[in-house]
This record gives sequence, C-alpha cells and structure tokens, in this order.
Amino acid sequence: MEQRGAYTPTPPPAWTPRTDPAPLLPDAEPYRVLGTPAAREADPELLRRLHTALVRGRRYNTQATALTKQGRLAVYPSSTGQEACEIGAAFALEERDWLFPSYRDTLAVIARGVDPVETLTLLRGDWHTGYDPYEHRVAPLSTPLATQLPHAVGLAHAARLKGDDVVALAMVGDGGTSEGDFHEALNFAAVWRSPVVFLVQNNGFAISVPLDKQTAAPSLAHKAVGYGMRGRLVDGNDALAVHEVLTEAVRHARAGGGPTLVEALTYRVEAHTNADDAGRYRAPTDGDAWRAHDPVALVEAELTARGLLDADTLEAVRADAETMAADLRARMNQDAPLDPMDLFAHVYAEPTPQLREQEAQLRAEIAAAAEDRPEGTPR
Ligand SMILES: Cc1ncc(C[n+]2csc(CCOP(=O)(O)OP(=O)(O)O)c2C)c(N)n1
Ligand SMILES: [Mg+2]
Repeated sequence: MEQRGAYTPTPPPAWTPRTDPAPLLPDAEPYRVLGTPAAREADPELLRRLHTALVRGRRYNTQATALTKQGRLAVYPSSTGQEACEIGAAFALEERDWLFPSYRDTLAVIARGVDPVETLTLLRGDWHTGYDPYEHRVAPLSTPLATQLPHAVGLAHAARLKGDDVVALAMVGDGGTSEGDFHEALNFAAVWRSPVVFLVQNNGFAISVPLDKQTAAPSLAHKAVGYGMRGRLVDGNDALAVHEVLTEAVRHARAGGGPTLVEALTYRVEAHTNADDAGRYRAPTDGDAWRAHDPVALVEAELTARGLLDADTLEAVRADAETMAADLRARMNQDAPLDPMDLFAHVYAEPTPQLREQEAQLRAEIAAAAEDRPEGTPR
C-alpha cells in the first residue's frame, strides 16, 4: 500500500529565460565622453551647437526664475545643472519624432524649436499649453507625474501600427519612477516593442525626498531589466555622452529594436521651484561635487582644449544668450490677451448643460461689470 503523503517530486518543465538579461543590464559606471580621448573625435559643429544651447538654457533658467519674482510667472522649476540632459536628449531626435516633457523640461521643448515665451504659457497660468503640440511634435508640459509616459507609448505604438517612422522620447524625474504610470508605460512598451525612449533625469530629489527614500533598486536604469528592455546609465552633465546614448537609443527604437530606459545622473542645483526652500532639506555644500562637474563648464573645457573656443566666440555666445533673455523679459512683461470665455472652450466637444449655464452666468457678470464701470476706467 502506498504510504500516505508520499509523492514523487517532478521537476518543472525545461525553462530558459525569454530574454537573456545580460545585454539589458546597465553598465556599473555612467557612460561619459567629455574629458576622455573619445571627445576628441566629436563633431565640432555638434559641440558648438550644444554649447550655444547650454549657455542660452542656463540664461533662460535665471531669467524665468527672475520673472516669478516679478509676478510674471506663477511658478518656474529651474533645470540649472540639468541643461545637458535636456538639450543633449532633444538634439538626438529627428524632426518627425515626438517629445513628451515634464514641467521641468522647458529647455528640451525650446531645443525642439518652440518659442521660449510660448513654452512658459502653462507656468504663467494663462492657458493649458501655449504652443501647438503638432507643429513641433512636442506634447504639453506634464505636471501630473509620469502621465506623459503612457501617452508617449500610445503615440509610438500607434505610429508603428500606421507604419510611420516615428520615435517618441518621454522624459521623467527620479520621483516619477515610483508612479504606477511609469510601470504601465514601460511594461506596455516592452511587450509591444514600441519605438519609445524613456529618459529619467535622476537629479537626486523629488522636491525634498532624496533618492534613497524613493527606491531600493541598484540604479533606476536597472528597472529596465524587469520589463525586458535595455537599461543605460549616463553622466547627465556630459552633453556629448547624453547625446550619444540617446541617439543610439532612438536609432535602436526606430530600427524596431524596442524601447530603452536611460538614467541620466545629474543634480538639481536650484530648489524644486521658486516656491520651495531647499535649505530646509539640503546643506549648501551638498551639491558641491556636482557644481564642480558643471555641464556648461565641461563643454567649454572641451571646446577650449580643441582650440574651438576663443574669448571673442565665448563673448558672442554669451551676448546671444543675453539678447534671448532681454526678448523674453520684454515679451513676458506684456499682458497676454486673454478671453475669460476661453475657460469653457475645448473642455468637451459637446458642452454639458451645467457648463453652458456657467458660461451664460459669467457672460452676464462680465456685461454687468462693464455697465457699472464709470466711463474711461480701464477694463
Ligand atoms: C501624480 C502626482 N503626484 C504628486 C505630484 C506633486 N509633485 C510635483 S513635483 C513632485 C516631485 C517630482 O520629482 P521628480 O520626479 O524627481 O522630478 P523633479 O522635480 O526632480 O524634476 C511631486 C511629488 C504631482 N505633480 N503629480
Ligand atoms: Mg528628481
């Protein structure tokens, strides 16, 4: 008689991983180019373009922050210290590609050719987005964390189904990687091999929350492996390295190789926004090593070492950035022509009865206020 409880253990069916994880793993050290012999091979024209955009980008950040103090902008999340991530990445896209930025990625948006003033419309509180997303193939700046990622995947997936040769670049912060949308976007993109590149700018903080309270992963780039896509780690202050890694990831996506998750290591030099006091959670010296590894200085050192940047050229680049800042100031100091009735436009294709009622109420209030106003008083 068979003994009770006895059984013959059977091994599971033969199993191999679906994907070899080795090629997906990020390198242990962030990829860098500036300051290495490889930088000597870089195209001088690309270096000059990067430099001009970095200098303009930094000036744009200081000007936009100043505009918040003058009441001309509601809020500004500065990307000072992160310019190389934003510009190096945006320059890796072709015109037909799409960018899905977060609120901090204004420099990437401008690098796509969007007017610097129109880039600030949302942050000024005037309108949902100031530019036509279809004109430059740039989605609106996204404030709800990581919601831009599934949108990017959807667009990339749809483009592939239609046979359009389009890649989507989706940008997110280290904090955004804790959102469900991050997981869903990466999983979908990997399963469907969508032509999308995810760029995480790991600037060490999500407002006041440091990275070690955000994740216990070996690195954010390692998260790629769990979804079955390649993870890449890059020095986010090295504009050439970012550009090279992103260009390769975009090419890989375009060729049908599927998505890549790139983690760019960088540092948010300023507070989260003008409304935040970083002194509450960081010592002034905390970012010293990063400040010494400044993205603008790194490119300038390379250009100078190769004899591509003399004092006059540097002066001209800085003067060009000043002109941009003066233009930004002048145009941001003009009141935007706003129609209060726009509140009701573009909410629904068919406005609800409640919205129609509210619209009529507002119209009546405006008309009554106009009648009460003594002759000659400004509107
Ligand atoms: C879904 C959602 N939750 C919370 C917030 C509030 N919030 C705004 S920015 C931010 C921190 C984001 O940090 P990170 O993703 O690292 O981006 P960074 O600001 O550093 O560029 C938080 C929690 C939000 N905007 N959206
Ligand atoms: Mg962050």
